[in-house]
Amino acid sequence: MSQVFVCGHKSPDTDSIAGALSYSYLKRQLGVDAVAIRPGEVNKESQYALDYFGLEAPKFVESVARKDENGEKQKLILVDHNESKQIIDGHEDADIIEIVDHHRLGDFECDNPIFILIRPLGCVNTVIYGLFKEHHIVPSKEIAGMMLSAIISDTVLFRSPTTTEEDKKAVKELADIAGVDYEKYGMDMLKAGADISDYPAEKLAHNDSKEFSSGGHIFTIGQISVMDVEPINLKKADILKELEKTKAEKNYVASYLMVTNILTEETFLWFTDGAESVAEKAFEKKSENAVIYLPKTMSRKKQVAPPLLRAYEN
Ligand SMILES: [Mn+2]
Repeated sequence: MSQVFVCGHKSPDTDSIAGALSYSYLKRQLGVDAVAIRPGEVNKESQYALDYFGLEAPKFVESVARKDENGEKQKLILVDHNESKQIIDGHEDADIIEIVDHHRLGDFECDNPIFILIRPLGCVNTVIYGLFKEHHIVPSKEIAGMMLSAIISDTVLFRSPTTTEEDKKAVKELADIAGVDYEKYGMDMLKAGADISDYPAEKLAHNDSKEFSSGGHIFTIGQISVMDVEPINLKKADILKELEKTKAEKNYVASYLMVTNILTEETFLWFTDGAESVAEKAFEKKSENAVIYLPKTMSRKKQVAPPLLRAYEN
């Protein structure tokens, strides 16, 4: 069988980076020639985890729109996403053969029946860990470390409402394999990811940004996790200018940015010009200075994307 790429979403987060590594590792144990790839830059948090566990990042691939020497399409497995807007460039010309995810099923279409596993868990690495168990395969120390990093990242150390008992159990078991104190390590990793001090506005605006499509409109929701909102507030004007620029270039109806304080578990939702009425309708709340304050809100997937998708539907 030809080589298979395992890839997370664009603007990859720790779950997408770790998912490409862990699922390609499992596939190789099962005899598949699987290679982890990534469609974008490695963020600080993921780099911290990779360095800590001594692993190389998945290989950067800009586009999968190419045929191999036999004229065959590139085989591709998607982890941690399924919406077409979030898939690596060139995927229309690739052969997607599997999806392992923990997000809503979006607009995915395919020609042939394929393996799809979507479970409502806090992290795709928890789903993947279930597949390791199903096959009676134990991940290496390093892979276990990346998997627990991903679960800690996606669930913000079990603070996010997306966290399930299965996520917690997986972290505890993986921590035993990796030999780490997951609470201490997890806090250090989140801290490394939340350090935005040297990021320019351009990077902050697009860091972890995801495209969504609803009612014929395309909009983006980005998220920045911090432990203190002051430093990012100082860059607000520049970040919004940057968001306005991409919005115009890409014809988005709006761009949103969740500034989430992971210590106080609250989100300040920023948005571009003209999005005020939709945002206020979605969250049934008045905005102040182009910000909607959302207490007890940490999850884009569960708490912010659904009301916005509904608001644009109508
Ligand atoms: Mn994820």
